[in-house]
Amino acid sequence: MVDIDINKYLAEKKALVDDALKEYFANINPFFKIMYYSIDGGKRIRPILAIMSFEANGGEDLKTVLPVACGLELIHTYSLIHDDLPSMDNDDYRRGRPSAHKKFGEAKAILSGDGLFAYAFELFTSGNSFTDEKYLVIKLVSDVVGPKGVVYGQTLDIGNGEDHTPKSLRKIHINKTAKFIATSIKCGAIMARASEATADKLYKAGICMGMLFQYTDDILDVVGKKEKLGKTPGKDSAVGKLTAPAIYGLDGARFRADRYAHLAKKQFSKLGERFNIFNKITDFILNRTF
Ligand code: GRG
Repeated sequence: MVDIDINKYLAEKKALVDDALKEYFANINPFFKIMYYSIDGGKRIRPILAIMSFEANGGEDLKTVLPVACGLELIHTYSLIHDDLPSMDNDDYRRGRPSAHKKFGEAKAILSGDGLFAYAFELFTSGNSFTDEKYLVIKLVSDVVGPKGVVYGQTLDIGNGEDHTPKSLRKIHINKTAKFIATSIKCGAIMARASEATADKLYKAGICMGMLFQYTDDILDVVGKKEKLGKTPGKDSAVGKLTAPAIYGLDGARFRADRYAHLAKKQFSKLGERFNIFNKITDFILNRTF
């Protein structure tokens, strides 16, 4: 089996996603330029995970999975725009530039989020026919990003009286971040017509990867550099915010991040050699600096 260079793989897939996104946002009307401002510059982890899963599950024609992968990035970007709003985290800086509300004002930032959300579903349903795979993707994504998942996680994160306990932290991390990461992986499996059993196992492993992702996000918020992160460090660790370092200390958070990486890799490994690449991206996430 060929040993894949994960950095090269990530760069190639990121370029693919970036090109597709450019195309989806080309010249439809002037508002697409405003939405594209926020789309530009992300790491593209979620769409890359969808593509990775599509390929690992035997999917061949990337044109099948690209609109779904990009739709996930649109929803993710929407969540970042709204997360940065003055009424939420009030962050002036995102993806290395002024956040959407700083650049265009609050109303257009809110509308950018609204527009990206709707446009994502247009991408999920793109093509000439409605297939079982598209149905399953829409069912899963709408379930996970709404009030049973990301939106719920965010309501807890903004501090509606959650107590500072490991249990509350876990609830926030699972809902705000892990479910979306796991969903991205499962969407790729669905588009490749993987068996339900495999898709479900990937989702479960993806939850551990998602927990790891949020742990490293929390850690980088304490130790990361603004230029590398492209956002303002310290926002998530502001007084009263429930984060992994706040609960466990930096070393405790690092220890647990490592454990989530181990748990994720254990589950991916059980799925067989063709899923090895997921172990590599898990290590990449564990060691990331941005
Ligand atoms: C409907 C999805 C949706 C959201 C509305 C505002 C909100 C409710 C949720 C915010 C959730 C949130 C910001 C979670 C944090 C997830 C996270 C770790 C973001 C950083 O992701 P990266 O590092 O960022 O992949 P880039 O910029 O590289 O894409």
